[in-house]
Parts: sequence; C-alpha cells; structure tokens
Amino acid sequence: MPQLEASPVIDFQSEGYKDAYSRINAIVIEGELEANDNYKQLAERLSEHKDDLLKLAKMENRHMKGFQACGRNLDVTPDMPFAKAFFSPLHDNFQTAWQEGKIVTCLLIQSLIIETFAIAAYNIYIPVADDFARKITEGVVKDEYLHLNFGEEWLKANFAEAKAELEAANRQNLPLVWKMLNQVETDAAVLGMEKDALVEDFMITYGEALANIGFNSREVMKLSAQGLAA
Ligand code: Y39
Ligand code: FE
Ligand code: FE
Ligand code: FE
Repeated sequence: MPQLEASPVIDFQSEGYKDAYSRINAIVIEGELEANDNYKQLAERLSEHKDDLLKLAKMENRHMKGFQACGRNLDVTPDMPFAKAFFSPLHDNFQTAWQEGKIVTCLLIQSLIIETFAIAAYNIYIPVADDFARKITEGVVKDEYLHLNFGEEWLKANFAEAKAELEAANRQNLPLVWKMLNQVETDAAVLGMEKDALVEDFMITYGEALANIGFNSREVMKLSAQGLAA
C-alpha cells in the first residue's frame, strides 16, 4: 500500500548519512558534556538548589553516554573538535558571565537557550531517527523539559531583579543560536531534520518559557525573534 504522506526512506548506513551524523552526534555529545559542567558549576553557587542541580548534571552525563552509544551503533566516529568549536561562543559567554557573577545570564544560556535548542533538536529528530537512537532520544527529551523547567522556576521567582539582565543576555546570546543552526542546516537536512521545523519548535518552546517567567506577549515576541533575521 502506498504511503499517504511521502516520508523518504533514510539509509542510516550510507556514507552521506554517516558523515552528517559524525557532526550532529558530536554536537549533541559535546552539548551534554558542557551541560553537565554547567549544572555542576551552577550547583556551587545556587547552594539552596545544590542537590537538584547535581541531579540535573547527572542526567546530562547519562544523556551523553546514550548519544555516544547511538554513534557507536551506526559505526560513526563523532567529530568532537568540530563540536567543541561549534559550542565555543556560548561556552565562552557562560564562563565570562560566571566570572562576573552573572548567574541570571548563566541560567539563560544553559537552562533556557541550550535546553530549548536541545528540545527542538530532539523533538524534530525522533520521527526520523533509527530505532535505537529514537528510544534513547525519547527518554532524553523528557529530562530536557525538567531542565528547562528548573530555569523557568528560578527566573520566575527572581523576575523583578533578573529582568534587565535577561534582556541583555538574550540580546547577546540568542543570535548565536541562529548562527549555530545555520552552520548545521545542511547536515541536519541529511538526517531528515528541516531547519524551518527546528526554528518553529525553538520559537514555541522559548516563547512559552519567557511567558512563564513573566514577560508579556509583546516582550516575548521581541525577545524570541532577536537576531533571527541576521
Ligand atoms: O541540556 C542539554 O542536554 C543540552 C546540551 C544538549 C545540547 C543539544 C544541542 C542540540 C543541537 C543540535 C543541533 C541539531 C540540528
Ligand atoms: Fe568547559
Ligand atoms: Fe541533556
Ligand atoms: Fe539538559
């Protein structure tokens, strides 16, 4: 019987697929590794949430191991130097903010921007993943919503004092996400992940998070589209 909706058959063993996977898989592994570091750092300073944050850090470590297994399962060697360079602008901004004591900026970078990026990427990947990676990714994405929720709750509770810093940090960091997406657009498409779908999922999740924290709808629109056209 013909399929009603044409979904192209993906050859997970083709050289083209594996080449693109070596970069996307590396990005995800590096992202999980850095997320683990970031939550361990946050745990040092947000001492009243230390145990929660260490739990989130542990989850990130588990995610990393799951995605390493996805690469091994396809016989792909992740291109870690590419991934490290890919994350370095956000990584550097997190570390600079940390040194300056800007915890709100650190939370925006990790718990809002990077978590939302992960949620968009994993949601769009799940329907086009191989069976092994799909099961892993389904488990991971549930955790990422918990991580985003941690950031939302903290920032909501501290909204009045955090608002101006959030706006500045958003202006500095959100444009980096759109640049990162442009860098991997071609590889993502090889995996069956369309850029438009990634952008749409990102905007929805990020906008909802900003609204939950306390921004009004005009502010949400302005903040979540920052740097998109660039
Ligand atoms: O909190 C987390 O687990 C986030 C670190 C993981 C980052 C995932 C970054 C995904 C970007 C993939 C881009 C594919 C198009
Ligand atoms: Fe680091
Ligand atoms: Fe994760
Ligand atoms: Fe996470």
